Amino acid sequence: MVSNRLPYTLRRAGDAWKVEKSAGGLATAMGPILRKTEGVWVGWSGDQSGVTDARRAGLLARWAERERYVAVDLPPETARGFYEGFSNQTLWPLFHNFPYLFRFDPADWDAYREANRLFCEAVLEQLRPGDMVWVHDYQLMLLPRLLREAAPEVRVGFFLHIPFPPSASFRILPRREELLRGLLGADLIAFHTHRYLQHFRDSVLRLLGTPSHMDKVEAGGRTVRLEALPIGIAPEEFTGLLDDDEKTGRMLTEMRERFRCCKVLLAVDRLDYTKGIPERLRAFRQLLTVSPESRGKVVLIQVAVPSRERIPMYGELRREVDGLVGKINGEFSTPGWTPIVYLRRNLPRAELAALYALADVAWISPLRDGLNLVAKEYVACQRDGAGVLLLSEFAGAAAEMGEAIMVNPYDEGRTAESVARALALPLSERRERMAALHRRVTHNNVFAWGERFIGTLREAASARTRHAAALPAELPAADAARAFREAESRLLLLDYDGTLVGYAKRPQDAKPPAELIRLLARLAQTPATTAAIVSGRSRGDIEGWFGDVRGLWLAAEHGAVIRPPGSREWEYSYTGYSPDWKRDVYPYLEHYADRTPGSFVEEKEFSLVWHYRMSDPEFGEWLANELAHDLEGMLADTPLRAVRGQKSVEVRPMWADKGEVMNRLTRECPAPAFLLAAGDDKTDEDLFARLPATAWTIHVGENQSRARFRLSGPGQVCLLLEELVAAGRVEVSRKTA
Ligand code: GDG
Repeated sequence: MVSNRLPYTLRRAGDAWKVEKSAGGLATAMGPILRKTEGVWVGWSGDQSGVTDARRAGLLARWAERERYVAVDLPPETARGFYEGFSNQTLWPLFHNFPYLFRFDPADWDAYREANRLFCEAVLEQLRPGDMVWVHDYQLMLLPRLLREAAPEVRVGFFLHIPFPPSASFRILPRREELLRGLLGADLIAFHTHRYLQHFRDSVLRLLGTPSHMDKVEAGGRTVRLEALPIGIAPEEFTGLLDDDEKTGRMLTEMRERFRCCKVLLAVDRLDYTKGIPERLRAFRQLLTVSPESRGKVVLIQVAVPSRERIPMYGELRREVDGLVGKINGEFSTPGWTPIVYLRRNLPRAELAALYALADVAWISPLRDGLNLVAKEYVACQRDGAGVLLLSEFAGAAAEMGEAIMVNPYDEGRTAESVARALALPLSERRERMAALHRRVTHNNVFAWGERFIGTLREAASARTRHAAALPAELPAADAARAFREAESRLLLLDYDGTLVGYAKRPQDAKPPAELIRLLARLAQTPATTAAIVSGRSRGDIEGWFGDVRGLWLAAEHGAVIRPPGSREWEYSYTGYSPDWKRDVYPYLEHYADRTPGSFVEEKEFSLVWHYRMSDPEFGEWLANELAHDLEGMLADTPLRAVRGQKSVEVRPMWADKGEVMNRLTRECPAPAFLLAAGDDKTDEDLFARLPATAWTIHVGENQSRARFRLSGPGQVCLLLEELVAAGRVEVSRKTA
């Protein structure tokens, strides 16, 4: 288990050390799981004092020994930038839909990265083969990838406790792609709700260009499982107190007596602007204003636990809430009644349990909340089924607590009406609603949640292993170089886009850099070596870029035309071709280009291509499917075919396929002792299919392919070519010697 904080927090008090226990639901749930699996919990001690002494070291050593809590030490400046900075002033407001509160400081980002790196080191120190690592929450979004890089086989799951925002908000975040890639290092990424999961998928699509399924995304050659898994509570933590703890029982009796004449509304929140406390207080004021009969008959108990007090925004909120409470109480109190009982402190759990049992209505109205545990804790304590849950539609818990009375906390007038309605709800209806909620809360408890997470992680990790086994093997570059060196004759067929250079938004921007041209020239001039570019591009593009490279064969339009080295003439691989078909197909593609902003039609000699790389990715993909499907019907009885490329749909004659190039080249270089072909997309598969089983066929990318080997991208392909050129040179110098 890795989370920002441990169940213990270390504090410097004067010149002594104080250990505070924060036994939240997570600690309760993870306790038994960790004991069963002999796991450890890695987290930051919370200490920002910068003091290191023997007593401190002794305390932390005892935590590790007795509880298996391993404390990560963060230098105070790193801790500040990581925790108060990037985590709580950048990510927290943005993920909760408060973009105007968000601030970004590059130094905080550096601290966040550094802290994640230190967490990674601490985890690696504990890691044993076969271990599973469960990473928690927004403070550690880079950790899954760091772990994956350091220990590629490790099983990593990630759970996000806060909302994942809509992609329109998420993209505001500087460094957003790094965070997504950080998360995608995991085998499983889980959220409280499907909505958050969908938001995440949308960001992955729009920012990384990676499409996904409802339950998984392919990234970095691995399948990452996605899951909606709302956290539960440990009901007994509260009901146990009500049943067995004498003090809790006494408190409840006293409170019942004290509020005998009143209906009790209860709100329990961390003092955080996401929780909608001022909005609630204003709605309450409205209730008292419009329903004078409620005065003296209803009381709002607002528990507000101070939180993140070093961040200025939280101080402002505290002053605002203090002010509102004072104002409302000043305005409405009578000698015998105070409308708001304001408890601004951390209450003992026993007192909280008594309050949950006491309240007639739990008023839970965050402006945005990942889930909200208080809603579930209240339900757990309402075993007599008489209480009412009033819940914000913006709490993740709303997705699974449909029997609550839902409110929009931004609509203070209607919220006040809903409170009045909740107070007047007949007992039978209250019972019915609460019974359904109670059943779900006790059933989907935190233990079930933990087991489901771990079970899904186990499954996801073994699916990853199966998927990796089905991919082409990683190319053993040294073996390829040796085979190249020893071969009497060599033939290399290289695709261009996605293989030698990466994709650009506009095809004309993906120009070959000068060093690539020099590399290809050296390759083509290596003795006993025939090298060809085999591209789907127009001959104009290919000739313009590579026309002067001595010794290089050029094949354009998927091999429809081919130019031998030294020649200025292109040979047609098929005679009798007529471009008349374009007249019928062009308007059809043009219609799609008109419908899809950012897309366009490219005309080549032998083909027409609809490109949609710059369009809305979801819309583009959807239309591409539709277009390919329509064309299939339209072209059924013609010698043409429609092919899905990388963000494109291309119509071309059936005979124009990269496999054709082989026929021409084997005339030049019959039975080469070393044969290599590299390519990244479907059209390259045609070529791989024509080559003998012994050929060095290389898929560039992370998909399934009929190639024997794979390389991750153009960078690796160029490195390989460098190695081959060097190997060829060795051979030449050996022969000259
Ligand atoms: C994050 C997400 C998500 C509150 N006052 C006292 C007290 N509490 C305890 C409650 C509850 C917890 O604090 C608050 O949990 P929430 O879920 O309401 O909110 P966050 O702290 O913001 O938690 C949230 C959660 O993670 C889990 O995934 O639900 O959406 O924001 O357990 O009981 N405990 C004690 N005294 C108090 O005065 N002892």
